[in-house]
Amino acid sequence: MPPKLVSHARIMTIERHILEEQKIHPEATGTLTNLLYDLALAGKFIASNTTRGGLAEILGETNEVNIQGERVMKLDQLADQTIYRMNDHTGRLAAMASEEHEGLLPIPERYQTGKYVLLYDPLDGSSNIETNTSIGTIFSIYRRISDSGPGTMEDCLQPGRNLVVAGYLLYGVSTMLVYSSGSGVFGFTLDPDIGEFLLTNDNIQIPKKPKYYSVNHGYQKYWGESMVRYTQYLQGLDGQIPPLSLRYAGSLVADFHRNLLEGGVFYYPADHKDPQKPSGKLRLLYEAAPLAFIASQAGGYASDGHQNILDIVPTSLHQRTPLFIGNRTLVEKAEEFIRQYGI
Ligand code: AHM
Ligand code: MG
Repeated sequence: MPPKLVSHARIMTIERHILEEQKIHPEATGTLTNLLYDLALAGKFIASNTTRGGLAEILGETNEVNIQGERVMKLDQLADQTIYRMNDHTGRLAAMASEEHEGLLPIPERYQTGKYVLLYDPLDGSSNIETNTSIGTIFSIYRRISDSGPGTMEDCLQPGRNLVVAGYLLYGVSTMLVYSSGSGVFGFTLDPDIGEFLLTNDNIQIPKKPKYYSVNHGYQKYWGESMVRYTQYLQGLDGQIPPLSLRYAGSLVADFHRNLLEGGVFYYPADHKDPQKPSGKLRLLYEAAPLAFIASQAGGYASDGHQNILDIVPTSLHQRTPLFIGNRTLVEKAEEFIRQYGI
């Protein structure tokens, strides 16, 4: 049987979508549009390498240790460099910052600087690379605060509330790009045959009825009472709600994406596992804030257990934060347990 033909009117490439979004903002100069398009291109390049995996001899660890004290995988480096190189010369950015580097990534002096800053986690969930499980890229775009010249730390240390665009690429069964520029959340799937991202998830809203909870249960030993009780609540053990199913990939983008489409909550709480990391593992700027922006655009909510993630003003690039993200009711319930029982 020949495949059913899809009407051309329904085929929305990411390029067309970004251009149409731009028309909503008559003041737009196209800079942001092009920036997003470059990120989609970087995503295609990274996807083509992640899917080749071991064949291209790019799996495995390098001998380097990154700023987080973790071993750097070759694919991390490739993704990191791809994003930097695709954006360093365009005149659109004042500076960049990557989860893989300690400080700001300046724009080389020979190129012009622009009005935005780009923060990114080039390959999130990299412990999954070796086992062929989903990984992702997370990106954030802010308008610069400084007037001109090289971007400054102040330009990067902005609360999530100031985000202009946030998005992620998910390298899973298929490659997806999901983004929001403040007027909804849109998901595109890469058609590998034609090399284009096509709109597959229009105006994503988190389903009201949650299905899943996602947490690293193995760390329960390090949790305080609030998290033990909150988890029992999600399991329906205290009789308040029917039990939710547990899903945890250990790859934030994949876990977040599943809960965005199916409803649920992901949490990585503060714990006693490592005295050096009392706020848990995840980074405010590279992971929590951009996903919080997307969650809120999809009708959800993200909290550090006390306050909206989007309200936190960062003090350093690699600051960590507890994260509760997903359906508002479930995230607010976590805040309630923390208020009652402490962290
Ligand atoms: P990474 O940026 O070094 O890959 O770490 C972040 C990842 C997230 O994708 C995921 O949610 C978390 O680490 C899983 O951590 P754990 O293995 O402690 O559950
Ligand atoms: Mg990460």
